[in-house]
Amino acid sequence: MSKVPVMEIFGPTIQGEGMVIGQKTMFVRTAGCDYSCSWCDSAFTWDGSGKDLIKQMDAEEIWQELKALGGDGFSFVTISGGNPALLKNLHYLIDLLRENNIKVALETQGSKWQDWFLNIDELTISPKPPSSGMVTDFDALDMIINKLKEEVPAQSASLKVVVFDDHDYEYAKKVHKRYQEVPFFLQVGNDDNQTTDKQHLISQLLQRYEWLINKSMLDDEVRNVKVLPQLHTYIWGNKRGV
Ligand code: MET
Repeated sequence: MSKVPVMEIFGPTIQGEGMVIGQKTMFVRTAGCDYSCSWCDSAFTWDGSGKDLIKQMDAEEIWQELKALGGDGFSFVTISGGNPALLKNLHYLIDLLRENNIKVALETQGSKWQDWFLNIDELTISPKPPSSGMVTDFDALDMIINKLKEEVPAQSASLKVVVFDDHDYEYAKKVHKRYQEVPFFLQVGNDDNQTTDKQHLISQLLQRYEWLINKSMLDDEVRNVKVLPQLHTYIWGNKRGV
């Protein structure tokens, strides 16, 4: 069987971000990324610090691990990374989950296409703003959005841009204007993803959330938007595996 590099499997927990915020879900986090965002909250998937945790697993092994952790208490699995879109053979897992009546969500930055995107129930495309240090390949992103628009119902894919500052906000607007028909989410960036001082972190994040809400509410060019916090940080701070 075809294996994929798995960094961690955890849950059940809530999805803290994006189009299905609040959803009870299991998580599968794959290893490896084509990006290296300055503020990445999962840098252990690509910076070498987590390399001893990586397990090569086939679809059945991942499914067994999910059931061992979640029992019968879940119907939703979120695949994140790293960039899971680097893994061509991830379709074995996606197919197996769907055969077992599990809804599948996946998070990716929109740098690479995979045909199995069309089998994801809730696909979040999250292009990265300037503060990440990454540069968006808009040709690749155009291709991805166009293919999704042709093939899947409009509501099953969304765009999510994390915003840390004014430059990021302008970038987010550019993305929204370019793909107006795709559901659009703004999310507060966490620029202190190392701290263990949860109360301090929460008060900072709330201030930033208020800033982002005020900015987008006063902006006539941003109309059909959902402005979200990164919900899990309010509960668990920067803790991993929740
Ligand atoms: N790389 C994916 C994304 O950009 C997964 C989460 S980032 C740690 O959405």
